Amino acid sequence: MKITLAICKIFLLGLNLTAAGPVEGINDEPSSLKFEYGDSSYILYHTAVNWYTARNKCRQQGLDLVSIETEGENTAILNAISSFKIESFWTAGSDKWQEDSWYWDSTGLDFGPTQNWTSGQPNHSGDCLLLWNVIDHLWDDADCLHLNQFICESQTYICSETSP
Ligand SMILES: *[C@@H]1O[C@H](CO)[C@@H](O)[C@H](O)[C@H]1NC(C)=O
Ligand SMILES: *[C@@H]1O[C@H](CO)[C@@H](O)[C@H](O)[C@H]1NC(C)=O
Ligand SMILES: [Ca+2]
Ligand SMILES: [Ca+2]
Repeated sequence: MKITLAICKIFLLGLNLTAAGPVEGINDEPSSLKFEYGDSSYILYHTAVNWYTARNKCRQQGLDLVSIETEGENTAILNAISSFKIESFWTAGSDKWQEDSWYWDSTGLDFGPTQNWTSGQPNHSGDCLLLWNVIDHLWDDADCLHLNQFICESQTYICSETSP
């Protein structure tokens, strides 16, 4: 337990240090954008990849794909990315294990009451959750192998759960 906590603290410290850096790419097209909301840090990546590659790229940095649990988090994310060229982005949402059983792959938790599907969705067009930034900012199920930009999130509450 103590070791886990120590690792968590180092992990969080690392995140805080990177998040404190200058925001990239106000004037040019950035490869990534960092922002924060509540206890989470986020990184938006402009490279379009499939959902699995996106998840790997997040995990390589100790992060995971973004989960949107509250309306406040939804608003914070959309505000943060509003001035950047991003058409659509992958989130951690998926129903790949059981059709119509949507959950956040990053936390393992089922979707809560805060869901924001666009009208007519999900329509079984895929097992991964996408947000269309250019259309209505609402949720859509899409083919996990399609190429989209993506947002990673630090899952800091996992650390607080192991705290004494
Ligand atoms: C749903 O999406 C709309 C449009 O982006 C937004 O205004 C609203 O706050 C969202 N609701 C939730 C519960 O996230
Ligand atoms: C299902 O949704 C996708 C968007 O995810 C859309 O492109 C497609 O046309 C829809 N299919 C049907 C049959 O409505
Ligand atoms: Ca989240
Ligand atoms: Ca769909």
